[in-house]
Amino acid sequence: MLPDETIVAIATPLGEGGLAVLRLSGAHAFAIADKCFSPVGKSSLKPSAAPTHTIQYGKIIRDGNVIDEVLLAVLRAPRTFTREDTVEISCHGGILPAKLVLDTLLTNGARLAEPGEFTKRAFLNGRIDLAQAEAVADVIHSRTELALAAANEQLAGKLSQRINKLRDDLMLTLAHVEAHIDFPDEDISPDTKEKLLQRLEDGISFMDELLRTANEGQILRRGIRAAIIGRPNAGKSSLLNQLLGRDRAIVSPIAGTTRDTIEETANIRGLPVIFIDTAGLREARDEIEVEGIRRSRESLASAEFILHVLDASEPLTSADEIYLKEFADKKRILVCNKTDLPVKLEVRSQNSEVRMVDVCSLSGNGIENLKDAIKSLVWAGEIKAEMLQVAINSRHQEALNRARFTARQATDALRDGMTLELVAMDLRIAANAVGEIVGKTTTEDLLDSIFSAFCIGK
Ligand SMILES: Nc1nc2c(ncn2[C@@H]2O[C@H](COP(=O)(O)OP(=O)(O)OP(=O)(O)O)[C@@H](O)[C@H]2O)c(=O)[nH]1
Ligand SMILES: [Mg+2]
Repeated sequence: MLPDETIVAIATPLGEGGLAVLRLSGAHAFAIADKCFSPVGKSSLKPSAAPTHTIQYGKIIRDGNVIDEVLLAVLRAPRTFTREDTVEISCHGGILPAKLVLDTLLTNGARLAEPGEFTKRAFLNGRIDLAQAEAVADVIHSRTELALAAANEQLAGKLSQRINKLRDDLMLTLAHVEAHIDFPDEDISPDTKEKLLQRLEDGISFMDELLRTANEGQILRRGIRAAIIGRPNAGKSSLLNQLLGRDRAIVSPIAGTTRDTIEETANIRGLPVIFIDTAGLREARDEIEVEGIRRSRESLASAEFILHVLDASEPLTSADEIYLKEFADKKRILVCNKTDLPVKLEVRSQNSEVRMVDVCSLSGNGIENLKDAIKSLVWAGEIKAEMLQVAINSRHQEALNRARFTARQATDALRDGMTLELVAMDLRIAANAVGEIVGKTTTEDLLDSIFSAFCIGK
């Protein structure tokens, strides 16, 4: 990236809407905007002449023609998202006006931004660290308020503060150890050694604490997949509709109604759960059903847990028994549906671990209990505020695992009186791995993989 390149992108989704917003950032942002923005009215100014954090009213001109009437925000470095001079233009929200304004800015010297490039610049210019940059994407992609709250905590730097403290502690220990390498005649006094060991053990416990949030972090960011399975007509699609609170899937008394899998996300007690309604399991009657059942099984395999729906108004069939056995190893909830009808189903609970919930998917009775059961199945314990502050993602998890491994080695080596060079080497690796989380140590590949997942204009 050339530091004096000025980048531009449409920051709002492409489509018809009231407004579209374009973002222009870089050293020449005002000069480029000056070339195509014509102020209207006596109080409006050219971007380069306007005070910072003001809005100017005017027209975008290309080749002497008016393209659109716009509001233009002038934001001078460093008080901007990228810490560069920034112009934000609100134009009419049709696809064409936004594209024409974009085109005009491009012909006047701006370059089209890559995905995530504004956020990348915010990181490179030191406004936010890497964990915070990732949180920007989490905020955008969050599907429940709980996920959003977690992303906002990370964006505010709650995770970063703790990671920085962890890294500082490792560096401090490293400095102590290195000082003794330089003066080999002086042994580390038993007192000091005890303190160093204690600090390392504290650091390792803290890494364990963070690592325990990985599962929850993953659920909040990506959601958790749940396949709704069972015999035809058990009421799977009716259950999906109840969980979503709307009529998404076709329901009918004909066995074999659902052929294709249907995926929808619902907010279950703050957790984004992706439910997959599937074709009823049985001997397929035709080619379409064969494919439907194949897809059911595929969803089953990819799901993190299943809702196995049973028809409570009928006795357990031999097919039911086969499926109950087959999915015994899956994380599951047995949903006894149609409890409004006389109950003929008897499920011998083979072990008390199996969770069973009675529901009626016609009226919605029991659905709240089912939601509670889902929450307690996927989320261990209470949803605590502290956990939201630090729920780590898979990249953090991977770096922390490496850090923990070498920090453990360093601690053992120090305790066992191994040569201090070895201790120092492991400590340095551990500190670097922790530093990767906030971007103190990074590679271009790592940055690419993080920012390329962003949308353009962010
Ligand atoms: N009485 C009663 N009927 C229900 C209940 N849930 C579903 N049904 C009925 O059972 C029939 C089948 O429901 P679906 O939701 O289509 O069942 P499904 O499991 O998706 O069936 P397939 O897609 O064919 O595998 C429909 O006539 C529903 O109205 C319930 O709780 N009580
Ligand atoms: Mg169905």
